Amino acid sequence: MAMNTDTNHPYILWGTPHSLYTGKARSCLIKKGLRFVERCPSHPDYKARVRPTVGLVTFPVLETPDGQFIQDSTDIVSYLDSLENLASGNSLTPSTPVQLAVARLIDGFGLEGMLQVAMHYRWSYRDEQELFLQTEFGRGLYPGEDREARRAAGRRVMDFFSSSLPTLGINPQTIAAIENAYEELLEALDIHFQHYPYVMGRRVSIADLGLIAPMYAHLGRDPYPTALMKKRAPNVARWVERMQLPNTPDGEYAPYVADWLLDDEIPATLEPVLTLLFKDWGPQLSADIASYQHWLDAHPGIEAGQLINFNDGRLVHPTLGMVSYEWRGVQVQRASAVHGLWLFQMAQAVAQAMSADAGQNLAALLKRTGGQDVMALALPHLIERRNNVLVLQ
Ligand SMILES: N[C@@H](CCC(=O)N[C@@H](CS)C(=O)NCC(=O)O)C(=O)O
Repeated sequence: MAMNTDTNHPYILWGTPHSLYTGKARSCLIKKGLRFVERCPSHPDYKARVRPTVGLVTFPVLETPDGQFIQDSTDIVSYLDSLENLASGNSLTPSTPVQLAVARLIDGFGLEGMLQVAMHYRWSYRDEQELFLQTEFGRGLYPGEDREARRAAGRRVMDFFSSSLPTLGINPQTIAAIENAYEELLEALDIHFQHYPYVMGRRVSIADLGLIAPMYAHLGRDPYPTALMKKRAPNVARWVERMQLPNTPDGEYAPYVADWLLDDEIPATLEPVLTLLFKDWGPQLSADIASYQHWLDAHPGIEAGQLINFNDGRLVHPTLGMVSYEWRGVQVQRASAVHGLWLFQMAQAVAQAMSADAGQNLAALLKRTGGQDVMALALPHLIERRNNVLVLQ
């Protein structure tokens, strides 16, 4: 890939403070020490230049100094990581196989496996954070000085987003389980961040970027869940702050070298987090794979490049219909999430390509964390992103 040598123009991050996926791209730019400015979708250039190029109304979009537009937070991170690697050696992608597989899994879990809990805490406690949400939704839409007009702009779109709760399986029957799962995760992460500044240990990585997506804009910034995080898991709240700061070693940990742990080691304190990841994401992945298989069976003869979506439309979050599965003692009914499969596939590709020795280490880790069945799930057909949408490879 050509190196970006233009230092006169900063990167432009199209997105908003309250957006889940923008949080991932923002932390990547910050941690890589890149110069960037943010622009909201209310800017006239969004409609004039960004939307037509991307072909979707969505963000984040990264506009590079040499005029490329990259959508999808994961593609943005991959782009920046491959580019800047060459210059600064501060890669966010682990270079050893077990660490890479684990980091990819946590990236996918944060982005898609935690969408449900993020949306729950944003919308189920709407009464307790209504003014904040109006202002934040309005911030991306109304750039002027009239405070009431900003709130009104936010109000106009909030019902659309809050109406997604049922399709994410969030209802009175599932809410207690969603909250229990999240509190267990907070507890495990709080212990981990007592020992280490970042998910993989001492060096910031793609695992932190996936996790920061739900943990910043929703769970670590909206008033209700932020108070919960600070009360229950202050080390997690501090990590959320750390992910918004330049990559300076933190004073609270003993002096350390900000590098990968040696010998492809996974921090012992991360194992309880992985146990929860497999327990809580596994049933959804399994149901989503079954629904993908069903869709393929119903469309014999479809070819590479075919859009993966139940109605052939270009969507930010494509789905193949509703799925139903048992999870933590309740029945979840929700729209299948194809995007999660694309991310899971990346972790599996690393696991499948590793040497026999590394494979044994991974197998032992999976055994300890209950991940064997989940990692054995097979996608019936590989997925790729083309022209900003998911298609059959
Ligand atoms: N997979 C995309 C998802 C982007 C996304 O869903 N962005 C939200 C804003 S945070 C959005 O566009 N929502 C509008 C919609 O879903 O139609 C990414 O990682 O960038």
